[in-house]
Amino acid sequence: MLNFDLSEEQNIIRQTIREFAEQEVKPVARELDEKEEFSVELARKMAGVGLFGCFVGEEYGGSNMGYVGYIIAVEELARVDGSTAATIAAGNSLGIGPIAYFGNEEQKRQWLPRLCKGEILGSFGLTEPDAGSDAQGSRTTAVQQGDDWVLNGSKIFITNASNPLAGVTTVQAVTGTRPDGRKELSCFLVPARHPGFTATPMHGKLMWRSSDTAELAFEDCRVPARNLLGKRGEGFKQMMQVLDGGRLSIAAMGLGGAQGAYELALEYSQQRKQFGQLIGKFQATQFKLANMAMEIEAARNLLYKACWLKEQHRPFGQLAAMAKLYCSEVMKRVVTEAVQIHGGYGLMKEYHVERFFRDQKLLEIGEGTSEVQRIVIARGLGL
Ligand code: COS
Repeated sequence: MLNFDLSEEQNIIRQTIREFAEQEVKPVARELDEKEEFSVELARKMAGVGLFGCFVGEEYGGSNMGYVGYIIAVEELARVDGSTAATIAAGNSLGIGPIAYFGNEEQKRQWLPRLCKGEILGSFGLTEPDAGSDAQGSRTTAVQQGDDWVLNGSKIFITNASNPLAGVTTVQAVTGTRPDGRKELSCFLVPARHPGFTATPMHGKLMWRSSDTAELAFEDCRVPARNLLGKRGEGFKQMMQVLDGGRLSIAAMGLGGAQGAYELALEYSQQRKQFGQLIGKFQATQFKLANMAMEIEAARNLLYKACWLKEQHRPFGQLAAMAKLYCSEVMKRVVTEAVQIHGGYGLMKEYHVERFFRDQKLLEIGEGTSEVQRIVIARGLGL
């Protein structure tokens, strides 16, 4: 039976996170963006309402919201601020995801409770200076020495890895060569501030300015064999599977950001007068707002269907790529028109819509560019 209603619990999640975002995030978002500052205080407040560990079960300290509930939470944060939503999306999908999906019992018990409580944040060490879209092109190596693995190399653009709460990073490294000549890739859990591991904050970002982005360096960084995540040689597939889920959270950021920018434009159109009447009375403005509302509705339905498939343990990767691509492009169209409706004021930092305009761009690049999403979709078509 087809049913578009959210459950009572999912509606409560939306309501709770919306109130939290309005009360705790909105008042500080602009200043944190301006100062390019990651707020530990805000992260702790988010931990207090269970925003870390959203889709993890209670046995590991998670909030057990389900994937749809988690996506609604990210959407509600993004409706108010992209950076804050990014901290949660990366913390859950990319920080906790690898351990929750592929960790053994010991690794889960070691890391998940503290990650889920937000005492520490996890991060995802995939991208390298020379390996972005070509994620199999990693140059970071891990060499077995006795019972240890020794890592050397670097990572770049890693969210949540250099702030004071940073706790553990899942690192993809080359561990050998496969019989077909391709790199053998494996993942390792590396604790923050471990000897030989440094994380340096990156500054000067266009967008997500109050989320923590880091460059990582591994210099003879020695971790015990028990830090190998899952089986040797499965690292790339693990990373790809984590990204399938992560792309849903980026889609949620596009959807929530589009919703927030649309609401700002709608409100402004009912306050601003030109030529003797509210600009919302002009058909030119109405058509923009009508297009925004329509595209947001379509984006929400596509994203929720993809999340529902994941929750049902059914194949969802192709729909996740579609949702990520579509929601980020919808946000682009919506923020562009929202700034247009604001006119000159939309270009000023004191108007939230200016930040939404900048934050949107990342969505077409991070967790797989729009071009990579089209590759994934096309491959799903058998091309
Ligand atoms: N889930 C599980 N396994 C997957 C997978 C997925 N979603 N996608 C690919 N694989 C497997 C393939 O089945 C293949 O397995 P075999 O080695 O057994 O044949 C293996 O991984 C290699 O796949 P493929 O040949 O398709 O890999 P490509 O190098 O062609 O890369 C793209 C494919 C471009 C889609 C991939 O590299 C990608 O997603 N790049 C973007 C990375 C990204 O999003 N980075 C941003 C990180 S920001 S957090």
